Amino acid sequence: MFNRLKIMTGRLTLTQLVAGMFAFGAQAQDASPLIPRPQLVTSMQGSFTINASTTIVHAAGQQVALATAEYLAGLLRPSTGFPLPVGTTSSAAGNQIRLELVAKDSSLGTEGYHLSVTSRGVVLKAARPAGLFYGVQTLRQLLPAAVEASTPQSSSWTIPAQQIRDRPEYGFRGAMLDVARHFFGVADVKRFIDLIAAYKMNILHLHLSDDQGWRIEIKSWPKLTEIGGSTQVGGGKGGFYTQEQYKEIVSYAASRHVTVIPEIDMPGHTNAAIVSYPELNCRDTAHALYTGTAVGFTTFCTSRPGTYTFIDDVLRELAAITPGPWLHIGGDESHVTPKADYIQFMNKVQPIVSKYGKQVIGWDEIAHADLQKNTVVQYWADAGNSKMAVKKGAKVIISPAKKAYLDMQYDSTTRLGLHWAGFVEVDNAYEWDPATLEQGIGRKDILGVEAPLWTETIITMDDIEYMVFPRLPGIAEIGWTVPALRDWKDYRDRLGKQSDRFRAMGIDYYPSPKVDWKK
Ligand code: IFG
Repeated sequence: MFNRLKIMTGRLTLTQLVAGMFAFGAQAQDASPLIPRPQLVTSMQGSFTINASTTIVHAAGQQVALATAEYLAGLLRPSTGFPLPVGTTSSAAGNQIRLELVAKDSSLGTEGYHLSVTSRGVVLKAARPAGLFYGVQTLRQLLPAAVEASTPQSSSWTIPAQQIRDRPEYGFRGAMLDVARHFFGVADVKRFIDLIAAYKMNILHLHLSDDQGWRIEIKSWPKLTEIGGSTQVGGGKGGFYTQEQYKEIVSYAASRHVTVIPEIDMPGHTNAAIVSYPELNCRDTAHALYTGTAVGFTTFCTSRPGTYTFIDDVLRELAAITPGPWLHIGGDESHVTPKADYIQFMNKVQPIVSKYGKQVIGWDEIAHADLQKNTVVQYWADAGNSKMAVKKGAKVIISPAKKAYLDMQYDSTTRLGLHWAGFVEVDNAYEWDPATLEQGIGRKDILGVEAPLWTETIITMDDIEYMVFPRLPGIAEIGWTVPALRDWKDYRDRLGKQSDRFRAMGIDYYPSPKVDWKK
């Protein structure tokens, strides 16, 4: 007990600690199987029921809370059938769900929240709008799964009285969608954003270019999409996002407090670009469109000045439509780029990203280059590279293929996915701690965690959901919940109780035999 409290006190004031100690004993088994597990849940007597006269209110003058209030109303109205008007009020009148920004409560950080449910109503407080949004995700899970339905359900919308204080362990909690191997349209990407945001993830890494496809309009180099976007793995018609569509994705993500990180992979994984503009490879030979799944057979011409003019144009246009702080320049599997050329290339490209006001992220091979001071290295396969990055002072994103690659088959019978990094069942994907996974990469070196979904074998949204669920909620919990509050037996129980929620959300999840799925 004290160990847990010690862990928690790292984030709590003494008052909260004392309150927590008295409440700790009262902490029932999470009556609601919340994922990610909150930092401190204190059960109380009584309950609150949402009904036809419930209102959703935000403190007058806090217009930024309005967006979250409207979002909450949008979640609850279809399934409850209640009007749930949104308004402002200074009174503490009953039967309210009240959202309040308390900017001075620094103990909550930028994403924490305090949720109080009593018989009189719900009060959700946060220091920043993101905290309100994450409190709403918790409130959503405190209600019966029927709340996720899109038509009115006859259910009692009752929440047991409780106090929840919560904030994330890592500020970078992400998922990656590879839209290059197989293209996914705006609607699918928006659904993907909704699904990751429901588990408090706040990063969407879009893998926008590869050998099989270029997926983002670049106005100064139009053939990248005209030619490079015209196909995909298996020879299908491919596709791409116009810059307007990309901006639509970015703003939708922002409304769910998700930051988009676009990736243009280079110098390898570049066949689609080279097909479009043969001068990008040193031999000027026109490559053919590629619809297979091999890797490591292409490279930009790193010695040619025109290559860097091209990259400058691409990164300038991409930075201009990307509000987030990062541009991902890939750097993985450049098997036909001589190492010295690769290093020189990365040393030339990083300053281009900085010129446009963004920070670099690269796959772990980039650690061989001279890293700029805020370049971030994404650990995927080579722990040695990632340790080298740490020694050079870089922060690391932890997304190990052997734990977090959502395209890995669950087992040898999984009809989708690959297994070059091994089979990754739900327990493998959960039972690890980023801060102790690799010697030489400690808690202070880690920016956060990310779960990539590569789509060589993934064609539809159902395929995405089958591979992403139920492993993604576990990665989300690893990113959000302190290690002392995480153990597989407890998590497995909570996950099993989420299945009615998955079904209500229409998620085509893999019913892993490792979990006792609530019927
Ligand atoms: N490695 C490649 C991906 C993809 C993946 C499939 C990285 C960084 C294998 N690079 O993962 O392009 O092919 O599991």
